Amino acid sequence: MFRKGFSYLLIFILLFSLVMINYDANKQDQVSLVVKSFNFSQNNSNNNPLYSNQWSLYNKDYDLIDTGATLAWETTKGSPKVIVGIIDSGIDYNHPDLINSIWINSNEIAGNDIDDDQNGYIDDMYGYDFASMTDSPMDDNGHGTHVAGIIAASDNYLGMVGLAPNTKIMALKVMKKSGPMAISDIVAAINYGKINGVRIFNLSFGMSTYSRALYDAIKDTDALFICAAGNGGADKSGDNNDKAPFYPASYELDNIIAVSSIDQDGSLSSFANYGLASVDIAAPGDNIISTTITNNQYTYMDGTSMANAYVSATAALALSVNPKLSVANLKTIILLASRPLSGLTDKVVTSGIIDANQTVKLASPNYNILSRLISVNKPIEEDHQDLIVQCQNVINWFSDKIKSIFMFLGN
Ligand SMILES: [Ca+2]
Ligand SMILES: [Ca+2]
Ligand SMILES: [Ca+2]
Ligand SMILES: [Ca+2]
Repeated sequence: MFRKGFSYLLIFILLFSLVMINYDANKQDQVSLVVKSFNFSQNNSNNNPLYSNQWSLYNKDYDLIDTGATLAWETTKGSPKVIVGIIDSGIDYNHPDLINSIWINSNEIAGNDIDDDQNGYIDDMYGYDFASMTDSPMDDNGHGTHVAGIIAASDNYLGMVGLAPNTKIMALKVMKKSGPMAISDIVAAINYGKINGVRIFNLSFGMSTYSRALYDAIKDTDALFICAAGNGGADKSGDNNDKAPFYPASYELDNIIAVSSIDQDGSLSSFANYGLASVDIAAPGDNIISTTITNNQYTYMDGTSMANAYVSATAALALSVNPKLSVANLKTIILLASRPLSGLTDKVVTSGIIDANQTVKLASPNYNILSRLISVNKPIEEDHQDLIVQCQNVINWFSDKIKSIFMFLGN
């Protein structure tokens, strides 16, 4: 009777230990999901007629060489409360695929020649033209409108769709139709966005000269600056930014993400600047279709400017699921979520491309493992090791218990 009772106890402990081991194995799986990207089947139905031309959103040839948009959209397509400040050549704010995404200054009254909201700018409804000091940041170059569409072209029955179509975009015009930009205009644009709630700035431009004023403006702004790594200089062949810095992407600041470009096959774009120490991540930047200033149409462009816009859109998706994310955590999540690609090994810090779906998952306030990782602020591999050790400890504890019971029964 005594022995029979112990046999039951032994069976119970064995079953319990199996459950516990299994539980810890699940915990381990959960962590490994953070490290590895998901590879679920993607829902490829879409109403925007040009969607099939947008390999950056869904790459039908290479499953994992895109932004993971279709999976991210199962969680969010962005929020109108999140504003991306596009510092560029302006935006065609009348384009039918952009008009619903344009940020509007609700505290200003249009056309009355009065600075109603007393922000220093008269009749600034859609942002401002800092280059010409006028209230209309209308794009006369095309670059800014192309970037704008990549981020937030509407999800409708028209043209294409942006990666974060429900996000608002603010037109901060610092480029004229042609010619150089003034640092003072860029700084003014940053300050304008800052007081109007921008927490993500898209800077799809750069220069080889270092500007202390621009460095300070970025450093002193609690926002994430997504900065293009550059397009290879005069010969259009990608350069190493570790050796020849390209600013603002190359400023060593915690609130900058520097972005390189990949093509449809997952190779670093021929024009794309790179840098194992100075460029963080890559995104689709070749053969990218987006909105143009001509006749409400669409056109293809190549460049780290385009890749950059996909990272800005991803940041916007992350903030829309978790508006309380700090800038530091937002950056950490985006880089942590990147999907490693062999073509990017030794080319960028993460060796990876942007993964909007994984970014959104990690950004979610319900994603406890990540919040723990971020709160202790240590590399993911280390935490993974911790859990393996914990799991091992539990197994050891139970095997010790079982051994001692056998010893007891043997006596
Ligand atoms: Ca005003
Ligand atoms: Ca006014
Ligand atoms: Ca559309
Ligand atoms: Ca070059």
